Amino acid sequence: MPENKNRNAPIDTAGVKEELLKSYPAKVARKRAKQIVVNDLAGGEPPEINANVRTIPGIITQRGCTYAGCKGVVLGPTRDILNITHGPVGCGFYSWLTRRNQTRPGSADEENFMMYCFTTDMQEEEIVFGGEKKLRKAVQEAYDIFKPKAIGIFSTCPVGLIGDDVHSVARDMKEKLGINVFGFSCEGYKGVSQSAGHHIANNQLFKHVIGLDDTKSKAKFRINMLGEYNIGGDAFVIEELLEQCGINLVATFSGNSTYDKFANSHIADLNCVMCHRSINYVADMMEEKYGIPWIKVNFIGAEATAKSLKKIAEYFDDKGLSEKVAEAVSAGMAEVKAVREDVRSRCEGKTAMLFVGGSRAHHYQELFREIGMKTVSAGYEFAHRDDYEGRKVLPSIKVDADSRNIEELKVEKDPGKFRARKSEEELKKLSGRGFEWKDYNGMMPDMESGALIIDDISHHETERMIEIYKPDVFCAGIKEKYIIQKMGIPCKQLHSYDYGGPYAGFKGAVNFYREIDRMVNNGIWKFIKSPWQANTCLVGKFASED
Ligand code: CFM
Repeated sequence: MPENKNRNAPIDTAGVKEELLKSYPAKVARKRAKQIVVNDLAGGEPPEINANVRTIPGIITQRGCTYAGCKGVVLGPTRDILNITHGPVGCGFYSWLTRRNQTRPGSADEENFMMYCFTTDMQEEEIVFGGEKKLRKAVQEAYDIFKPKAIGIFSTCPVGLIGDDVHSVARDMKEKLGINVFGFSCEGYKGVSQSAGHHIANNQLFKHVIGLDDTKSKAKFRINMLGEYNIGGDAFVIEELLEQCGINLVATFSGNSTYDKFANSHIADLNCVMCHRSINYVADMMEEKYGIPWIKVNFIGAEATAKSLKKIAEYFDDKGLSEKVAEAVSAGMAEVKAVREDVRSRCEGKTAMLFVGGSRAHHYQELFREIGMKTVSAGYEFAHRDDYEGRKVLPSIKVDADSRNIEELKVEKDPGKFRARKSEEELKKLSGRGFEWKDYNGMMPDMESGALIIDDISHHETERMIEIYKPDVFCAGIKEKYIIQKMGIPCKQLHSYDYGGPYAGFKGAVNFYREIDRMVNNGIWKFIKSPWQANTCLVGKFASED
């Protein structure tokens, strides 16, 4: 495959796919071929992509583990649940959330454990004789020092292998200490990626926390924000916006959140889902059990923010609220437009690639579009087919052994707490106006036909994609960042935002435009020469080639 010398010439995407697969053994290539898909929208529907399947051994993936999804992603941003990692010290240390989730306690004496790293520091002795005793001691010690209202225990791989029962320890300690203690069977190997960890985390929150506190609220327009983790302060921006509009945020799952907010979240009248991948099932379960309807929102992108706020107002169908939202939108847009036009004049026509997690590779395309940049290729690390192709494919997703490994909770209407939020008539009225419930259409229908979609991109594929397309910016994470930069392309991290952000809402959009402008119009990258470009350090070949 010749490299893309003339960047305006259309790229033969099918040829690129072949090129990526060429280096793999036949069996591996066959498997990867189902995860690398040309986005052919000619038939009106995106093609099927294989997703949420095991990474092929030997391939360098960018995925994280189930423990990371459970402890790091979902529970990590909650400041007053004391999280103990039951396992070797490395698992606790590397999931120490010093880097990216932010939180803002209401006052100086409110609890905040986010800067701590709690672990049982398992040793060989516990691996051989069991670690439950040490875990019990750790829970007691944590309680004695901090007196938290809740403790979460997170299982790492060895815990599952040796068979420690974290749940029975949690039950005993809950009874003994009189606080809420719950465990997570989120061993790293439990699922094919961190996506399984989200599910395990959310199931336990649903079983052990949500719905515990029935305190009523007189606030109007009560919502929960689901799947917003306050990376780089995004949740703060969203909170401000909602407040400005007079919308009451009961709980965010789980950016800038607290235990009490989770416990009381079932009093909200609408669930708004940001990251569909990590939490859509909680929205379904809360609807089933408590009667809270849900909608998909997106606060990444100025237009998307405006649309989401209007959708919330439309749901509540209140004149005052609609007016306030309209005001906030026009004030926000005025700020955005001035910067957007200026940035667009320098960024129009440039290209981006996004290979991130399970939702951002889609959401951030909005921001690039707003400054005239085109996403030529994108993919998720661990999303499922519905995140690519839309929720309509849900019934046709095959449940494999790995998915079956993750508990599906049986949820029923709560006789005491279920409350229909809208009458049949109101629902009909909204639907008649084209209001979309549970309406995630996925990434692929939103992208250009012919774009290359790659699930669980490998290191090799990343390098070849950069060589072939030479995008103006590549969005990924810390694992890829320096490799991309050594290839002379700027890398924008979208997991931690490097030193930038927030990027949510109108304010965030302005931040993002400016930052991307600086990155793609900065001439410095083309001067980078990696050491191996001047001197070949090492040459290898397969033994079987001779
Ligand atoms: Fe959802 Fe997330 Fe993401 Fe995710 Fe993540 Fe993340 Fe992500 Mo990193 S919950 S799927 S597991 S939006 S940690 S806050 S940035 S990969 S795209």
